[in-house]
Amino acid sequence: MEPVNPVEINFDGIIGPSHNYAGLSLGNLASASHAGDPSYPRAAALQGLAKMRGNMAMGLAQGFFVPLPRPNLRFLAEIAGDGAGPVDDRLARAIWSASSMWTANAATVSPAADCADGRCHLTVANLVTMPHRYQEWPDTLRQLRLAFADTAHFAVHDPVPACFGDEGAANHMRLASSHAAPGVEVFVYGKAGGAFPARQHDQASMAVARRHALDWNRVLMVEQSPEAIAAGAFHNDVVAVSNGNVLLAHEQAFANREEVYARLTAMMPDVQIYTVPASEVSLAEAIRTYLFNGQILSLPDVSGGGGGMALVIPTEAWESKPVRGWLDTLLASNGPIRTVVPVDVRQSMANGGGPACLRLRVVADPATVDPRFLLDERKADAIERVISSHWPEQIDPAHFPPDAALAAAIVGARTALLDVLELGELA
Ligand code: SUG
Repeated sequence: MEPVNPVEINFDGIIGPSHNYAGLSLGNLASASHAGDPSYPRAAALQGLAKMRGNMAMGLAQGFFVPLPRPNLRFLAEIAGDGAGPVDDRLARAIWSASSMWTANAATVSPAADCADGRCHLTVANLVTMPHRYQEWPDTLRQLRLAFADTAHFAVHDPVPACFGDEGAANHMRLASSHAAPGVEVFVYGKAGGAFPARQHDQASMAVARRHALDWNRVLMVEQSPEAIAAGAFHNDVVAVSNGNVLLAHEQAFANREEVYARLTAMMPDVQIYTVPASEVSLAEAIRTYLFNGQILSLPDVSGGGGGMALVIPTEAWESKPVRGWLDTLLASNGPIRTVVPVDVRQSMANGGGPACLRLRVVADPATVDPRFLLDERKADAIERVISSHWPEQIDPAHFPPDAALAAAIVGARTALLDVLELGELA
């Protein structure tokens, strides 16, 4: 069944009240270097909300997911049983993690136009590589099943088997002449053996492509370059991003760049590939600034001259001299990307999550989505009020995991949000 009016809806994770810097992600240099810093959950969540408002102001559809329950008592019971034995300090911190904010890791999404049954397919990511992230999928799945309950238009799948690590849309790119047209789906996996974990297993990507019943002539399996993983690109979306027929990639993003480009061009002759040379922006600078963790957004065509695209990047990238130099060249080329929009998501960035990590792209008719997960200005105001009044202003690492008072505040903040959004099912 064809959706009536499919558009890209970005579902951002509302940054949770337990947002903190516990240094839990090996291979994520920002998480490691900010371990033990004080965090500012209220500022973090307001930064995320401001990004959502900015994208809505450009005329784009915006959705959100709510933070998952923390502390995660289900996960704690699984690892600690009746609670008699000692629990490792990192696991004690993990059960408070706000990492579900990075919804690019929630699921892999194939729009209806790519899937044999004409429905949009979503497979929740198992995130097995990191314990604090592995705990996410059961609650994420509950939320996906609620938001996309319309089975005439959506199929929501369980995770792929846990022997194959799957990190969701962060390792998946889609290129298509328009959101509604059939696309080429690119799955990027890593090979184990380097100093840092390769989080995406090729068999996980293959399983997702099979379940979504994609057309194999339009599927590309691509190996991420080991040097990118070694340099701190724990997900492909740290070194490459796509939208429409545009691919932006760092020169060192893929193991076999020339072959990848040739195969992609054969599948999609009008693809426009922009490669950022290491001589202009080093891999280290790309990873530090998260240039590629931008959102490339197709803007509505209000003037009839074509809407063009905007590139939403973190301020860290905008403030980098080499990155700015490359962006100036990009804009001067008069290509599809016509404007660059810097956004301040510094609280998330300090844990390795840029603008693109904070969103899951779903191409669908908004009328087929549970409206409780769709944002408008009024709802954004209501969410902002809850964040301002309930989210802790600061979490001091010396008091983490939280004492009883902070724990109660974190639990109460989420409850207040669910109340306002009428999402009591997720309590
Ligand atoms: O999985 N950081 C996340 C960042 C995820 C970014 N997502 C994408 N690139 N799509 C991660 O490494 C840090 C949490 C901590 O250290 O407490 C963390 O989980």
